[in-house]
Amino acid sequence: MTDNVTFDPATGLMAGDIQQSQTVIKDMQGLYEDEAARLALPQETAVYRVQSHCREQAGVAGGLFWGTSFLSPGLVGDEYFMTKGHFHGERETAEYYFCISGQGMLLLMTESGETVWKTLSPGALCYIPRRQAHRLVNTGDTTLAVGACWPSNAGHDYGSIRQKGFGVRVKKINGVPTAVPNQ
Ligand code: M6P
Ligand code: ZN
Repeated sequence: MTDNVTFDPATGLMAGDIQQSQTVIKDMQGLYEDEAARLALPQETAVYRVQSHCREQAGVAGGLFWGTSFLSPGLVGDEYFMTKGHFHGERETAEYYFCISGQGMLLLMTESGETVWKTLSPGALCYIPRRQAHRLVNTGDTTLAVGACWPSNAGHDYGSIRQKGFGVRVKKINGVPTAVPNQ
C-alpha cells in the first residue's frame, strides 16, 4: 500500500490506495439478541462498510492505520444496527474514534465486562484506552460515519464478543435509544 490516499473530512470518504470491506446481516449471526428478527431480514442487507489505509504490515508494531466506518441506520427487532465490536488482539494498544456524521453511541467494555457508553454526534472525539473492547451503534436515521486511527499491531479479537457480547444492548424503547443490561 502506498501514500496515494485522500480523506474527505466532511464525509469520511477515502479514495486512492485503500482497503474496503462490507459487513452484511448474515455476517452478524449470534450478535443480536433477537436471532429470529435477524434471520427475517434480507441476509445481504448492508450493516456497515469500512475503508482503511493500512500503509504498514498488520501485526507489526510502530505504524498507524487510518479508516472510516459507515454504519447504516436500522433495527434488528428493537436493537439498533451496530458493528461487531472487538478487543485488540494486542491488548496494550489504544485507538481514537471521531464522529463525522450521524448520531450514535460508542460502547466501551473492560475485560471484566464493565460497559460504559458515549453519545456520538459530529465532532465527538473518543479515546479508546488499551484493554477495552469497542462497538459503534447507529441510533439515528442516517448513516453514522466514524473515523478511526489505531496502531498497526493492534489486531482484532472478536472471539469473546461473540461469546458474551457487551454489558449493554442499545434498543429503541418508546422511540428513545436506551442502553439496557445484556441478559
Ligand atoms: C474502525 C476500526 C477498525 C475496525 C472497524 C469496524 O474502522 O476500529 O479496526 O475493523 O472500525 O469495526 P469491527 O472490526 O468491530 O467490525
Ligand atoms: Zn479497535
